[in-house]
Amino acid sequence: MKTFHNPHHAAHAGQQEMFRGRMVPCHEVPARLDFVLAELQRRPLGALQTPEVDDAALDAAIGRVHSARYLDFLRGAWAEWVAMDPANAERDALPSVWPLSNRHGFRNDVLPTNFAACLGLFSFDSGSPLTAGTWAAARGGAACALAAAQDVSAGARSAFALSRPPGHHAGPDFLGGYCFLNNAAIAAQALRDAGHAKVAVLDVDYHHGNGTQTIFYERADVLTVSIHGDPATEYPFFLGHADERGAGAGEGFNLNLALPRGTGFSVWHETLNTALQAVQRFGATALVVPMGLDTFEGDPISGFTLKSADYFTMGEALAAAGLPTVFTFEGGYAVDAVGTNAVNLLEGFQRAA
Ligand code: SP5
Ligand code: ZN
Repeated sequence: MKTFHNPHHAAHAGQQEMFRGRMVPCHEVPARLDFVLAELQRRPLGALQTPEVDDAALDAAIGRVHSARYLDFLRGAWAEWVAMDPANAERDALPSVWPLSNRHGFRNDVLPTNFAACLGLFSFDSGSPLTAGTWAAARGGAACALAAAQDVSAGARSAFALSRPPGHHAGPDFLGGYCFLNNAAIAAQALRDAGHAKVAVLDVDYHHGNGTQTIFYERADVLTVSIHGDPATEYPFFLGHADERGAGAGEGFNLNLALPRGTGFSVWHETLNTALQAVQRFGATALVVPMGLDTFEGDPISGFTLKSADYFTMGEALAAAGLPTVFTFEGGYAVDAVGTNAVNLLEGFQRAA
């Protein structure tokens, strides 16, 4: 399989994230991608290249899953942040006020002119610093997702979008969970637009893929499935429960498989089989796998206990679905193991495909 890696990823390097009332060093660091790239050089799976996609086609693909209002905000955010106060050039932007969208509560239909207010309007946490290079990095990541989808549409069995920042927490008009543009959703939509009638997204990151779920929640042409830590105790907390099954035309086309903290690979693997049966029943003609490696036992912010060797098995099981598959790179914060675990998964897939 080809890997499309994002040459602009390091332009996004947050300094600190808010955690329980204090600022702690960011977990989502540029070295994560470098470790995967280094492992792919040691154990090649196929060509390693940067994406070559048409600028207009890329903007169109991003615009298929994100609102124009949100994209305008994101594109101009850094300039507006610095315009608020020249000293901001040295600081990452983080939100501190949010319009909770309860009925009869705050409005989110009127765009404030105040940038700090806009940042809150388009964010759902204060753990996702926006920096000078965030837009360039996120757009470069979306280019990887689009290139991978194009490669698979053209007949490749699989392709890997090796990008950061990650994407699966980003929704139609919001950022959060270290994510800005939803690469997996961009790939899924690009596969639909290339003629795949039914696309499944099977999210294996430790955290619920809330952004992807929200993007496709009312649609029957994209099945979204996520295996994740129970939101009762795990981030992102406010979505990811079993009773979220889709709405309107999309009813029955979202499946959440939440597992308790401490879950190990045997239960995780059984749950993957449940997920794969749903993909099979749906009749998907293509698959997108938001690939988080934060299910690893050594992950500093997560609670499952998968071991490095388990990722080979995971990859083999995903290959058994027999579908053209795009992988996107999501979480995984045990930085020195993330390359091994990612390549184990992809090698297991490739061996069995
Ligand atoms: C893509 C992805 O995996 N996003 C995950 C975002 C999780 N953000 C909240 C994490 C809370 C971190 N806890 C810090 C513990 C410090 N010891
Ligand atoms: Zn995660």
